Amino acid sequence: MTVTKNALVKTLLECGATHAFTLPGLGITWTLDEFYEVRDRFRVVLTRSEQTASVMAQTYGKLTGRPGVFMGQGPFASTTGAFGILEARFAGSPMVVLTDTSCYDGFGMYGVYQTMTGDYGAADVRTVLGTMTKYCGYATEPHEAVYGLQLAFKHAQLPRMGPAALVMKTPIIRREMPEQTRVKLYPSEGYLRHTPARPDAAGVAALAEIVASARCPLIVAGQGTQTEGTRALLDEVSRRAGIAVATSYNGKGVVDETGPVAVGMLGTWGSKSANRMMARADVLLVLGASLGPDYLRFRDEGMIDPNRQRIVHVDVDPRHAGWVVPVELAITGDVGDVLQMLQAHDLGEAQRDRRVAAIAANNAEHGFGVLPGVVTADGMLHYADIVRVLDHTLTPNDMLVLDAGNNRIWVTSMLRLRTPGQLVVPGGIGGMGWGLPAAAATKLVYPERHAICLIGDGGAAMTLSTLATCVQEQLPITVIVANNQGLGMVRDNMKGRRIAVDFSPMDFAKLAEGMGCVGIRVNRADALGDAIAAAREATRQGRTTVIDVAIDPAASHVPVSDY
Ligand SMILES: Cc1ncc(C[n+]2csc(CCOP(=O)(O)OP(=O)(O)O)c2C)c(N)n1
Ligand SMILES: [Mg+2]
Repeated sequence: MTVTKNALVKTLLECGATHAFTLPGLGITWTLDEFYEVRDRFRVVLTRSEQTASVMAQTYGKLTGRPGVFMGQGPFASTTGAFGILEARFAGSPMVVLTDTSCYDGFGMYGVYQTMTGDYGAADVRTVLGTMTKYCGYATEPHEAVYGLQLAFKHAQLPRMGPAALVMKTPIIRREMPEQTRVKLYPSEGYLRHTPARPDAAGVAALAEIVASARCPLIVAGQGTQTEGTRALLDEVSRRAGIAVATSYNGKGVVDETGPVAVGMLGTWGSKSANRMMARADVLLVLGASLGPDYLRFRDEGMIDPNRQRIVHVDVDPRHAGWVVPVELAITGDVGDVLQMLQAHDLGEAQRDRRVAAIAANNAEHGFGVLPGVVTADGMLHYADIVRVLDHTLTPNDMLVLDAGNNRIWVTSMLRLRTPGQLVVPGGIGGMGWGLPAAAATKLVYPERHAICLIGDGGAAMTLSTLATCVQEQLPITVIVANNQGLGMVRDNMKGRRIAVDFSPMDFAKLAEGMGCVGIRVNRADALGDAIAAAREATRQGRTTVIDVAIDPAASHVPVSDY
């Protein structure tokens, strides 16, 4: 006899899933024992909140390109768990959400307690998830649970990738699967097959011609360039023809930022060198970037102007090209495929040296990676100190995970990353508290690498329980808490009349010790390097380490005078 939950686990395995992240409840609790049998092949990671579970699933998807599975009970998966789902939606991370209507056995129309069926007195988990997923199936019969899960995997991994959900009416989870049904089920494989559409060769040739004749071409690299193969191709193509590479937040660090073509990240929280290079570019080659107004300084015409610049846009989703700005040429396809095809074309190699010299002059003029002098009170550091130490201590084996706030702005605008793909960011919704679970998931995906999370005291307090998950699941990470006792980024905007931005003190090193981690406090700039070295060693021994860095509350975000 097969019960729905047996079939669910079988389908997860058929779809190639090897991990799920959860904080269980009701319907999900009913499925749990089924995972016991397959625990050698499938790892269920237990977190301390749905928020942490959803971010871990999203980051797993972001880094592997395979859907991260998040399992949670309806009312919580769709509220606290919505955090990671929404990030997956905005950042295009493949993710599958498995949840239920929490209506117990046949009480969907009766109870207000937890019920998410959409009936009178209940809330509606499908409506909530429908606003933030690519696909949201609703299973009211056992066979629909299997088929709905198959389709959720299909939708999650088709371009542009993103979150897909299956909502199950709770009682079906323990119900027997009928042997004979009118609707037949098939193995998952055939639903998941996909051959990517290839970019149009004539379009790519036209693109090459436009770039070849450009005096000052600029690549805008976004999320769509962040796969290992594409990063290598981007590096090669841009260097060969001397094409400057600027990035979105999601694209930051896609090429070696100390190399000859990188100009940094665009936008108010990016580098002036990138913004200025865009302003002077005559051709913009947009690769897998949505051109979101957030990093174009809200379509600042001094930076981007379709009347002045020739704009070519490459994206897997044809709806993205010509979305925010009208373009001259739109190519539908994977950026990696387009770059591969471009290898056979001249992109203006004869102009290479002149173009590279112009990039170098631009970066020197606008101080790319040059930290401003800062003054801090005794016994405290400035964000700039953290950036300086990271610049000296990051190795190619390190992964750097960011969060939100001033601490991240100092990195995105001032730190030049040398190892492509080493930065992991919440470029979708940029939510505080994302960094800790994201770093735990990064360690899970890359067990051989050292995952360092830089986070503010505001963000760290939000998902602090992730430290316990790191200990329990043996995912040792290093956390640098930039502790300025408040919401620095908000505080900066408050010009006097300060309210609701200052926190009572919190000692993150002590809190970490209480959760079985190593805690270190740093209040001098010259002690931070040693602390990171100690943390590196501790993580080698399997110990998660939290470095509480006393940041001067007066230290503000990077001054953004004239872009
Ligand atoms: C979950 C969430 N709530 C609110 C915001 C808006 N916000 C952006 S930065 C910030 C302050 C962050 O404070 P902290 O984490 O301590 O970093 P700091 O700016 O102090 O370095 C806030 C409230 C957000 N991005 N995410
Ligand atoms: Mg803070």
